[in-house]
Amino acid sequence: AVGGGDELRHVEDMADLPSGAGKSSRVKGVILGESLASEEDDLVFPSRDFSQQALVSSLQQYQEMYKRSIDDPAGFWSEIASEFHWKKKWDSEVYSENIDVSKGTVMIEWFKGATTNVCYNAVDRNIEAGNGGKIAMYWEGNEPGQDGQLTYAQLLDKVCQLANYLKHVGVSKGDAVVIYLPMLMELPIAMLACARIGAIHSVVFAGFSAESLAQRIIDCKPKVVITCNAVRRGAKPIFLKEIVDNALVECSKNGVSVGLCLTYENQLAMTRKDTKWQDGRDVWWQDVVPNFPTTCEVEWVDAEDPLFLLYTSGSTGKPKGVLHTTGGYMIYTATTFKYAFDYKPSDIYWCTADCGWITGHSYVTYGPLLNGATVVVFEGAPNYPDSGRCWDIVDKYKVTIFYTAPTLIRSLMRDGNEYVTRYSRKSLRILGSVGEPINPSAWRWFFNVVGDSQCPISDTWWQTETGGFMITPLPGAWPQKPGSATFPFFGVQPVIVDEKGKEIEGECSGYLCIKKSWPGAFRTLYGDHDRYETTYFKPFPGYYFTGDGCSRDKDGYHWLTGRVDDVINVSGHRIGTAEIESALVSHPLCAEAAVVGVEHEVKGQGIYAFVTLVEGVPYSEELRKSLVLAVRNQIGAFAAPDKIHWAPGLPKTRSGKIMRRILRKIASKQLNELGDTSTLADPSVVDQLIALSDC
Ligand code: 6R9
Repeated sequence: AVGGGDELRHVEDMADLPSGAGKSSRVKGVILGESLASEEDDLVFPSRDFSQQALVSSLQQYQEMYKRSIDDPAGFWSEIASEFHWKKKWDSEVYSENIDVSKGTVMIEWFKGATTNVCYNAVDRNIEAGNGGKIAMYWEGNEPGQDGQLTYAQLLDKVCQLANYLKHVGVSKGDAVVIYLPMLMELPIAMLACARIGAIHSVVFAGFSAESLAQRIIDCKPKVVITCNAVRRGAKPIFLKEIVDNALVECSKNGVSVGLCLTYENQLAMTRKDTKWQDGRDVWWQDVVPNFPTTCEVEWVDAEDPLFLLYTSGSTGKPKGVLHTTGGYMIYTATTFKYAFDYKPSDIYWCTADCGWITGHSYVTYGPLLNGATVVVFEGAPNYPDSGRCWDIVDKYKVTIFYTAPTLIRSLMRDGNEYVTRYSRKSLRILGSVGEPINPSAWRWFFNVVGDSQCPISDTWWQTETGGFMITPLPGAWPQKPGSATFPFFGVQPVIVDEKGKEIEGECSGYLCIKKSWPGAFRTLYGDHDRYETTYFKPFPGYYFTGDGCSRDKDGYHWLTGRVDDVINVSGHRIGTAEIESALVSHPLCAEAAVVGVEHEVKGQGIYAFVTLVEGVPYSEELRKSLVLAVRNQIGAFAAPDKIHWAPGLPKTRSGKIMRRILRKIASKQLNELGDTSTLADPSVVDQLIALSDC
C-alpha cells in the first residue's frame, strides 16, 4: 500500500471518507472553534462605488455573460482571443474536445492551427501599445531596502538576451528547460525567455530537495538547468547550487545527464568564490547572458504546442507532469486575472506565491503581464524581519491588489493586529485568497483588519490542472459569503456528483466535477496520457474530476471542502500522502508508514505519520528526528511530518488495504467516531494505536 497503487482505488475509498463529500467541518469553521450555523446567510456586499466602477458590476451582467460563454463558447472565447496577437488565426473550429473516455481518447484543443507566442503577447505587445516605459515588475528582496524594478522595455531586453543565449547553447523549440530559482526577477525572465523560443519550461519550487529535483529532471530530460548559487530565506542562507549539484549526480546515475547548469550569481546571498563549480558544465549567468543582443526573433508556435510542464502531487508516489499548452492557457490566464481582480491599468498587483507553484505561473507571470500590469515580485519571507513585512511592502509600492493564501493570513492573524494597523494600506482595493478553503474567521480578519472592510475578497478556487480560476467571485458583481468561492468563471460548468457519478441538483454536497473543457485546461500528463485519463476522467465518466469535495447552498454558492483523495494540502501546498510514505519507508529502520492529514491551526492541514518500525527496533526521539529528516531530504522541508505516531501495526482490511478513515480519526483524536472496525484483519491494532497516541 505504500508509494503506489492505481488512482481509481481511491475513488472506491471515497465512500469511506466522512469528511470528503459532506459539508466540511473546516468550512463550517470548526478549525478555529467557531460556531457558524448561519454562515450561508452571511452576505458581504461590495460597496456601491466599487460595483459601479467594476468591469462586471451586477449579478445580472455576469449571468448574461456567463450564459453566452456556455451557449456559445467558440464565439465567447474567440472574441476575447481577438484582442491578442496571433501570427496566424485558428482553423475554423475554435475548439474541439472529447472528455468522455467511453467515446475514446481524451483530448482537448483550443485555437488549434493558430500560431502565436505568449512572451510576445505578455511583453512586446504592451510595448507596442505604448507602455514600454511602464513598470512591469517591482522586485523586493529578502532584506528591506533591497529592491529593483524593470519597465516593460527593460524586461524585453533581459528576456531577449537570455533567449538568445539559450538558442546559442542549442535550446530549440520543444526542448525542456528546468528552472530552479528563488523569486528573483530572473525567474519570470527565464520563463518568458523559454516561451519566446518555444522551449518548454519546468519550474521546480526552490524548496524541493535534491531528490525531488532529480526526479523531475529525470522525467523531462532538460537541455539546461537554470539556478542561482544561493538565496536567503529570512536570516538563513540556502545553497541552491549545491542542491542542483547533488540532483545532477543522482540524474547521471539514472542515465540522464544535463550538459549545462546556468547559474545566476545572487551576490546578496553568497559570493562566487564560495560556490562549488564544475568546469565545463557550470556557467555564470552574468558572464554570458549580458553579452547577447537585446532583440530576439519570436518563435511562432501552434496554439497547442506545449508552454510548460509543472509537476504536482497525486495519489501515488510519482509526481505528475501537468502539461499546459500555449493559446488556451494564454487567453484563460489573462481573462481570469482581468475579471477576478477587476483589473485596471493603474493597479499595482502583488501575489505572494512563488513561481514554483501554479499560482506563480498563472498569476505572478503570465496573467498579469498579459494584461500589461505592474507586478510586485517578492523574494523574502512574509514574516521577516517581522510580521508587518507584507503591509510595509503594500505601502512602499502602493499595492492595490493583494493575493495570498489562507495559511499566511492565519499566521499573521495570530501575530496580532498591531503589525497590520501600524501601516496605512490605503492603496488596497481588492484582496485575494488561494490554495485551500479559507475558514470564515480568517476571511473576516482579512476583510476587516487588512482591508479595513473596504476591499472585496476574491476567494479563487482552481488547480494546477485547470490553469486558471474556475470558481471565483467577480468582486463587484455579487455579495460574498466568507468561506465560499461563490460562482463559476465564464465558460466553466461545475457539477456536483454523488458516488455513482450522478449529477445532483440544487442544495447538495458531493464530488466536484467539471463538464466540458475550458481554454486553460491541461492537455495531458507528460509522457503518461493513460494516467491522465485514469486519474481525471475515468472516476466519473463524462466529466473532469477535480479530486475536491464541494457543497452548494440554497443560493447556489459553492463551498469547497478539501481533497477527497490521498492528497493533503499543507500551507496551500499539495502533497501526496504516498510521496511522504515512500520517503519514510526509504529509511532503513522503517517497515511501513501511513500518512494522513489533520487539521492544523495555521497550515490548514498538518502531516501526521503512522510509522511501523522494523521488528525489534525500539522507538526513540533520535529515530523520530531521523525519520523527519528522511522526508526533508527526499521531498523538502515543507513536507516534514508534524507528528510521528509509533504504530506496532496498521489497521488493514483482510485484503491488506490500509483503512485511512480510522487513522484519520485516531490522528484527530475523534475516538468515539472510529466507526465499524470489525472488517479489519486485526481489530486489536486500533487499541494499540490509541494507547500509543501521546508517545
Ligand atoms: C491553485 C492551487 C489545488 C487544490 C484544489 C483544492 C485546493 C485551491 C482553493 C482550494 C478551496 C480555494 N484549493 N484553492 N480549496 N478554496 N480557493 O492551489 O493549485 O496547488 O494544484 O492545488 O488546492 O483542494 O484541488 P494546486
